[in-house]
Amino acid sequence: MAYDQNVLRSCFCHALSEMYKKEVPLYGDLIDVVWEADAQAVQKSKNMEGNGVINPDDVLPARHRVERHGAIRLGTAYELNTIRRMFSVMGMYPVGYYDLSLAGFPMHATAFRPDTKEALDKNPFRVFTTVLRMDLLTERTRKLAQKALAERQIFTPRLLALLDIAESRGFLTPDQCTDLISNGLETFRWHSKATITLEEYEQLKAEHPLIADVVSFPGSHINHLTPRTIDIDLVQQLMSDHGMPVKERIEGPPKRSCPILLRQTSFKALEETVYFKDTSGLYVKSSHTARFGEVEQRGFALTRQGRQLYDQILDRVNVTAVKNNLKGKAYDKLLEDRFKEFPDNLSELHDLGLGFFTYQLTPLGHRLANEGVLLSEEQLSPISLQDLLKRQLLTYEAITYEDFLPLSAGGIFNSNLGSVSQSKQLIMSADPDLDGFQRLLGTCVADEFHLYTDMQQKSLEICRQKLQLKEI
Ligand code: OOG
Ligand code: NI
Repeated sequence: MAYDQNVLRSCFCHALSEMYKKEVPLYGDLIDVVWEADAQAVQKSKNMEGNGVINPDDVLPARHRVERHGAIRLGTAYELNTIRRMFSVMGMYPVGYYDLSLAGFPMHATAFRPDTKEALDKNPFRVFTTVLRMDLLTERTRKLAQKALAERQIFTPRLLALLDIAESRGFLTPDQCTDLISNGLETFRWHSKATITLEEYEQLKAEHPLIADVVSFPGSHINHLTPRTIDIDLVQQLMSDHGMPVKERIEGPPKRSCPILLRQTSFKALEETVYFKDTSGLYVKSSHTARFGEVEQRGFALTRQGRQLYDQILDRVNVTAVKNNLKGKAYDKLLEDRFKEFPDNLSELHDLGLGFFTYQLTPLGHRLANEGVLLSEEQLSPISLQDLLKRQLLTYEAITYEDFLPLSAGGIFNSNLGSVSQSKQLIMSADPDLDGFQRLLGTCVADEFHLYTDMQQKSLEICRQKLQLKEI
């Protein structure tokens, strides 16, 4: 394998998916269900002309079939910093900051993902990466966590050597790429032998189940992988038809004609056997609930303004839902009603500045550009974007949201790791700590809004050049 970050990322994503299929066979079943749902959805949209099942591969962009996101949870600055180095070799960079204390979790996070359109088109593999916030733990738990984390090494020596080589030389040989993949997998592999005693595990778990998940093991197991679908409502239905332990409802915004951000559902986490050491060094059998499988449908990226409207509506929904104890279908109905306030057609989303878009020349635009027939005075004085759209020289397309469901104070965070009592969630009133996170990471996280703005601006600049305009 020649060193190409996009190829390396694709191969790693594929290898991880194969490993997770073996570890959690239900994840493999979920992939089959997504395949089935997408095929049905494509068929339906083709208006059922009776020509057999359509292969989604023939219709969907290539990235859809291989698209995955995963999630890992880390304990220390060293681990987060080293993970950053590993992902950077594969062209994945930290984008966005997620404050999980809003959901009552003593953690914060970023998403490692490709940050250009070209790389995203090749393979958009992304990994939601959380790290413990020691400042939010009680002293007793913090000491225990720090001790257990200091004693573990989640990276193989070969992986660390390869990261040094990649950083100093700027590339890896084909053999080194193969090694990077197999050694990288070791960090994410499941371990059924804990590094701590059952008693210590219970103590961590009592403070928060996520602390126990991060601290108890010799590695940082991938806790879920998520394929992408074009019809999540159908997947939800099929999962239930197949008798999978599916969650009650789909997270995120309601179903719309113009999908926004993303919607997710999952099968519930499995209870798995784990062996803990007792004080005499023997192993005792117990269990841990962590790993699951998830599926998502991606919608359009929202501008800050769009996000604000989304947060406002969602916060109001949640206040009403808590007051009236609305759950399940009743919650979904409320969500759908309140989201009628969010414009649901492309031109409104565009004109009101709620979404991000890329611009292209229309056939007419191309013709005029080739013939150079735009009036010279127009080439000299700025033409507004609205003019170009009205004259049908340009058209636009919504940009896909490449990040994770934002957490807002009232938002519901979907974690499958044991629910924490309401009272516990209320006790946690921490401020976000972006600076602290970036210190652990060893670098800054990119602002996702800037990345989408860049994509939008770049597309407009290409149009401007083709039309030979001075300014748009
Ligand atoms: C956070 C997982 C977040 C998603 O899809 O929102 C995530 C965690 O539970 O570690 O993967
Ligand atoms: Ni996820």
